[in-house]
Amino acid sequence: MFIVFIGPPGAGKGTQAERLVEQLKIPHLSTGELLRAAIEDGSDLGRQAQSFMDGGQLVPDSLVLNLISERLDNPELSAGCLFDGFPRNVQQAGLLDQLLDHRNRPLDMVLELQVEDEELTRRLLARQRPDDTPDTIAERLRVYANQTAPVLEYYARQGKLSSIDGNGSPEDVFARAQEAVRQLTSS
Ligand code: B4P
Repeated sequence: MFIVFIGPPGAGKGTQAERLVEQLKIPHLSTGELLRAAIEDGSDLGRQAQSFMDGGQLVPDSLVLNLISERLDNPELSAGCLFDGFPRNVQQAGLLDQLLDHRNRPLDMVLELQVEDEELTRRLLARQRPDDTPDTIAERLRVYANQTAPVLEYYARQGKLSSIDGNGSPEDVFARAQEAVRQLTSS
């Protein structure tokens, strides 16, 4: 099963993805985590990505797509995976479709986590990651509205979008995510 997790910064994609992959027994592919690991390693990719991430901007598509296409050829991903934080613009969504079509593995579902900006800002300020400053958070929310929200329409047109309320405790949100996946697998 191939699932995309989408939602604004701080919606809880990473938090819920960890629970879902454990339950579904599929690998977890978080572009945010891969990029942070590249920065930590001091690789060329990490050096190129860092200024974009620090400024709350999306990292250029070419860098992100290299990361993803390399991993999709890993046999561990042949049965599926959960894409967390990818795709983040319509261009990335089109390219993901091409990568999966090429492997005869269409995307099964897209799960959207919905949370209001005020709550997102509150959660991110409490976390204190380097890109969680007030100015950077505001920029990330703008980038989400302008570049990532159109991805929701892209998947809605394909009939693959399932939206859930991301408010409440992580346990409550997980129960909603499980229900959305259950509806897909029983249909
Ligand atoms: P990501 O790593 O994807 O991070 P995120 O969107 O900020 O957070 P997420 O939604 O996963 O929140 P989390 O569960 O951690 O991206 C970081 C940056 O990488 C981007 O800004 C961009 O520059 C770059 N990037 C990544 N992918 C890219 C791509 N495809 N293309 C281009 N650039 C890309 O939760 C946040 C906090 O809320 C945590 O502290 C958590 O404990 C808390 N929380 C979670 N659920 C909660 C709940 N129900 N109630 C209360 N608190 C909760």
